[in-house]
Amino acid sequence: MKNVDYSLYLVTDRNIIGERDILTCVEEAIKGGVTIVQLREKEISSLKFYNIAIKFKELTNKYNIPLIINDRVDIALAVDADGVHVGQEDIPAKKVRELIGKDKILGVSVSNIHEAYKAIEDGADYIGVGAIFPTDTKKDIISIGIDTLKEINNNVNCKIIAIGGINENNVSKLVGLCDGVAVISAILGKENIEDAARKIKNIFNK
Ligand code: TZP
Ligand code: MG
Repeated sequence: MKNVDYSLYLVTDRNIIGERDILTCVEEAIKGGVTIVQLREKEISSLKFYNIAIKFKELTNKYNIPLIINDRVDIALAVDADGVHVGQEDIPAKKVRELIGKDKILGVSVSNIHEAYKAIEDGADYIGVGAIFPTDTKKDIISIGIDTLKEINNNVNCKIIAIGGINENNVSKLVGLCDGVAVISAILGKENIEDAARKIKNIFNK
């Protein structure tokens, strides 16, 4: 599972889809070309998280793409997800690697070169670098800009996913600077999710 296509990385957020069903939205995004999905749940019980993770695993299996669980190693293991994503305030990446073993994917959020080096030392398969552009989706996060992404890209040997404020108008700026782009609102916030995903992917893959 380590030969992963990170090019269009969808992160979920229930707050952005309105009344729509999350699984249907994610399936539309996959049809539009999403290559990997991260289930990110912030305000639900562990039981609900587990139950939705099982459904996500069925969906991603159907399309043969990896499922990453945000923050929760226990849920990732319980549903046999393909990996776990942690931030700087979560269980330390090194501990996560110990718990999930060498075969599952470990992703770590970083916002500077020092965090990037540390994440790689701790066993990350990829780093999520951001927020690149300003975003309203995640509160209390500062945008680091493209120069930091360039610095990280020039200095580390690890898969790099850019995240934060990425949309069809700015994604072309990231071509050549990362292995993939992670998106929430510019896909899941759109009425036509499939089209939105396809547009971003086509520009990034050009
Ligand atoms: N981590 C850094 S920025 C961000 C996360 C989860 C939010 C990305 O959302 P959007 O809507 O693609 O800016
Ligand atoms: Mg986290």
